[in-house]
Amino acid sequence: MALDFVATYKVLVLGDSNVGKTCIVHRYCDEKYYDTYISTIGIDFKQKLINLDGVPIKLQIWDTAGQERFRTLTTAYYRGAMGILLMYDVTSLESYNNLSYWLRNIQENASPDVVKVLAGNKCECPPNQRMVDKERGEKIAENFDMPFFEVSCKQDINIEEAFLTLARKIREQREHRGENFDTEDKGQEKKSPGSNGLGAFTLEWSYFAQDTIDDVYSKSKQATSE
Ligand SMILES: Nc1nc2c(ncn2[C@@H]2O[C@H](COP(=O)(O)OP(=O)(O)OP(=O)(O)O)[C@@H](O)[C@H]2O)c(=O)[nH]1
Ligand SMILES: [Mg+2]
Repeated sequence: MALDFVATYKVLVLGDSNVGKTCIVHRYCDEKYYDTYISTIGIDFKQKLINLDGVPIKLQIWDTAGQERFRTLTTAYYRGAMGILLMYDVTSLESYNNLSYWLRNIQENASPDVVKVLAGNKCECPPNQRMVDKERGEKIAENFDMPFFEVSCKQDINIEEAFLTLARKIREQREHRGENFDTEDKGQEKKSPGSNGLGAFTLEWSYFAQDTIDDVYSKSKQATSE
């Protein structure tokens, strides 16, 4: 039977290098966790079909490089994002302090309608390694009207909750705007540039991760021919 979905929600994962952006995407999409650190080059993406309160939705999750040398490149991807998972690492005060940079960057470059969820990763760490209390995460989240989760990719804590909350917020935002894309996107993998920006992203992206894109297309082909 064909795997079907009624809409594609585009999500960007942002935050400092080493906070666990790639790990959270792997954990959520592939149910895997790696202890080794391989810093992301440029940008990567994975897709996952989810059941959002009974409605099949495709989450397209863009994993950005946190390293400064990729900032110009990754900032170009903000424009088409419907939702942002903003991350810091509870064992790194610097990653928490840099949230102000990320929030400003989002404000300057993303759609004004973009919805955000804040995640403080590595929450399973022993107390002596923790540098950011939960209350500090809650406070900044409240100030910027973001749902907040402490998460652990390592121990699979709150990962699904964070992504589902983001997806629900995207759905609410679309309903609020009176858009009914949830029936228009059906089965489409590519959009023309300008319709929602993804087409342009896909073309640019092909220079950076042809394998990933081929993978995505072949999977979707398999899914529709089954
Ligand atoms: N203790 C602990 N370590 C984690 C957790 N999640 C990720 N890590 C580790 O943190 C390091 C960085 O993880 P990545 O996901 O590669 O970090 P990133 O944010 O993608 O980094 P860039 O690609 O450079 O932007 C890796 O060594 C992971 O194993 C977690 O929940 N707990
Ligand atoms: Mg990464």
